[in-house]
Amino acid sequence: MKLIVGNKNYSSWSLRGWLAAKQSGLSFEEITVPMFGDEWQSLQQDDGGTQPSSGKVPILWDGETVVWDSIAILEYLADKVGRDRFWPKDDTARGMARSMVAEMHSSYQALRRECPMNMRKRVEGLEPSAECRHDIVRILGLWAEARARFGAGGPFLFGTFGAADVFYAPVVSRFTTYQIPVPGFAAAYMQAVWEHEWMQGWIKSAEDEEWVIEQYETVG
Ligand SMILES: N[C@@H](CCC(=O)N[C@@H](CS)C(=O)NCC(=O)O)C(=O)O
Repeated sequence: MKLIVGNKNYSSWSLRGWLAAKQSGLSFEEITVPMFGDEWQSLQQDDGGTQPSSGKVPILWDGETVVWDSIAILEYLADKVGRDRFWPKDDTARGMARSMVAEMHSSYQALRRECPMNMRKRVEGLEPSAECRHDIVRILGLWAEARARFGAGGPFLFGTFGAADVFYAPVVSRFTTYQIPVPGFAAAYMQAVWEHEWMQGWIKSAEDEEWVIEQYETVG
């Protein structure tokens, strides 16, 4: 398998696809294509001519099969290796985890717009809009409920690292970059995600990247 990702510093959807690939336990070749550079154009055309790939990252190739979109990649990999590697076994917990992942995938536009992922950066004194504050409060509420009801087995949302953590890892990065004040339980969760060995590997690569995308640097 090969996984095409964008800049590790900026590409939040790539981080999700990459963590999903790691969580699968399968081996994969990782190809980083810097967003909006020369290779980016050819990536957008290189869909094998058969698939309506979106031209966005991440993209997973498994032999002839192409899977684009982070949530499809996670589910494709869960189909291959077994659902339990990604999702809680308990129906009630799994229902919530699936809802949280779907909500992350479809929502929080204000947070995404005002706080784009930028792992290397730290921003002082951000004043989020009311919409962005609403997104932050909603996420903290979901984290609190997952941790309180289902988190007893470990430091992650549903105890052990899983799909929900894969999807909220870029939010951990955003809250860190923009220094969003969070309650203690959330700080502990964020620390657990930040210190996870896969996350540390991604952060190190992001720090080593030299590409700078100005439009993401001027926010905040
Ligand atoms: N819904 C898609 C979103 C993918 C996406 O927007 N990726 C961004 C990078 S984080 C991208 O490729 N942006 C370039 C563009 O919009 O042309 C997913 O979940 O994978």
